[in-house]
Amino acid sequence: MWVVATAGHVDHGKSTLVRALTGMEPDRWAEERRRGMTIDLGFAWTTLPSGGTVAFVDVPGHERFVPNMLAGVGPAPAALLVVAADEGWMPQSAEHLAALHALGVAYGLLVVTRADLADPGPALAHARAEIAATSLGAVDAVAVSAVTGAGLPELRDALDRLVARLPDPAAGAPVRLWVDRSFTVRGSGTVVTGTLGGGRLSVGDHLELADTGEPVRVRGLHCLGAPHARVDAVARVAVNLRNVPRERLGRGDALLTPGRFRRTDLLDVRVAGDPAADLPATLTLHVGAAAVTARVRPLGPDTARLRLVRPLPLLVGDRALLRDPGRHHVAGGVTVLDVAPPPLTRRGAAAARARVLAGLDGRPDLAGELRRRLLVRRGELTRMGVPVTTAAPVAGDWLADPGHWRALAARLADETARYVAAHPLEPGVPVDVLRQRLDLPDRALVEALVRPPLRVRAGRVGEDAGDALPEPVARAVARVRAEYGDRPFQAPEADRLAGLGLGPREIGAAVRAGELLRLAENVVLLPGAVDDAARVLARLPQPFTLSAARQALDTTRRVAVPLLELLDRRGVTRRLPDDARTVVAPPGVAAS
Ligand SMILES: Nc1nc2c(ncn2[C@@H]2O[C@H](COP(=O)(O)OP(=O)(O)OP(=O)(O)O)[C@@H](O)[C@H]2O)c(=O)[nH]1
Ligand SMILES: [Mg+2]
Repeated sequence: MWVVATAGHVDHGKSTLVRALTGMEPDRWAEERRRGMTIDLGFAWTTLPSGGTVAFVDVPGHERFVPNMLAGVGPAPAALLVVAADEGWMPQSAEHLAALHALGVAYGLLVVTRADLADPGPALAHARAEIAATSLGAVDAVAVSAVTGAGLPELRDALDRLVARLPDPAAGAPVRLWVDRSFTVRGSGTVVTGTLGGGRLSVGDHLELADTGEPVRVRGLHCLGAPHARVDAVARVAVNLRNVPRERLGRGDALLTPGRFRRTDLLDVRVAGDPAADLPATLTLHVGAAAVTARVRPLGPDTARLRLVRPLPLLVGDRALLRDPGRHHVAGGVTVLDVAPPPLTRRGAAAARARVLAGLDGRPDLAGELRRRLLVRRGELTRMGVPVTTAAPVAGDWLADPGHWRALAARLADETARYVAAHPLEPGVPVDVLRQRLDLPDRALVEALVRPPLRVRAGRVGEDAGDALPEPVARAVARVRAEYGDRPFQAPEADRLAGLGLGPREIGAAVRAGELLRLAENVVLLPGAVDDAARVLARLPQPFTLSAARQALDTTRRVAVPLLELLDRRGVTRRLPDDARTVVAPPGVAAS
């Protein structure tokens, strides 16, 4: 199916033409028929000579209803420009054409209607010249009379030629169905309609409402008045939603593939048309079927930042238009350059941003996004409309600009060296400290930046040889070994430890390095002492008392008490109710 929107001045015969082509009534409202004027969008379809189907979105021409017109043409890829032979080019002919041009609509057809009332030649020539200067370019033109039927066969052929040129829709694209109507069907509940420009909808699909993020489920689908289990773009489609009150959504909302869009109320755009500096501070942004008030901040000669009163699910490259509703003036066509732009707080930030925007064209550019954002989640980029095709994640789903990543790795090495120099007794830098110093959003990034000889161990980044003790501590431990090697259960007294320069931090380092064993505060032994003690105690008559153990080990209560408690904890000894102990595990188990 193809979708074509009408366009043209009020009363120039758009609806009459659609009726003549389709046999269907596009003016749905009694009021429209009474006044002989289209107020809101109408929908009708027909089969072309080639066998293809074309659906029309019939728009109102009256100047008061231009916003409705824009909701109809916003999502439609092609337009049928209607000009009456007897009236010629009129204000809304121009305004509608300006809107199509602003949106970048590239496919169209000129129809000069009411050819029975006047010579179509002058209107045709004038309209053709106007259209040629726009995104539509040189278009086919047909003169018709809905009254006599003259020209209708030629128009059908021209429509076939038009749709044959339309680009194929993006079949695998996520769904963003801009809602142009919502209503209630008795027995079914809420139904919304729209032009599906890309992707596919199926009954049972989970979608989300753009305005609220609320999850919804497709209960039924209609296309061209008939139920379907599945509808592929391009199509006019009616979606019946499960359990969604009608008030929850309306024109300008959208149904989205979950997780594939980000809603934004801040975007940077290129404006074609009036110079950015001349734009009023407040305009209406029309995109898809939505119309949202936007505050405009010019940045460069043709770039601006828009702040929307309501967030929209926009993608890089989206086309939109800015309109001044008071002046009936299409101020400019908009190409979305950035849907997640940086804040402009620092002095000179706006000028710098203008320079960046000058180099953007709205075509998604992965390498450029990485260069500007340095570090970004893959899903975040996809949701901006930047497909991630080539870059491999550096960690998890994080993508990085290669130059930035190399610089971070170098900074990590520097920060680690600095920290280790300042904290020689710690076994490296805690990962979280590095995360903060490098201002990284995720610990996984820190770990991914670690290169040999650095490594991550127990939540810290340090050198592989990070277990080696600093020189003074190693020397002190060697003295302990020399002095106490032959009396392994005699712990150095506190003042001896102090004399050796072994304070709590040095002892901690030696313990982590496996060079000392800490039994209690300021009670340290050489690491082999536990196994040796187990062997000595196993030779005692069982059970044995604390005093017997103390004598056998040739030590004091200061060492014997915590040493026996350690052996208890390790399951080498067991304490009996009378405070005596027995050795329950063979010596050597204590080593494990
Ligand atoms: N004689 C003659 N009258 C026509 C022709 N086409 C439309 N008309 C008449 O022109 C008037 C306006 O036609 P519509 O089809 O309502 O025009 P429209 O462009 O849809 O108008 P809006 O939707 O309000 O913008 C009606 O009275 C039609 O009968 C034609 O080819 N010949
Ligand atoms: Mg009409």
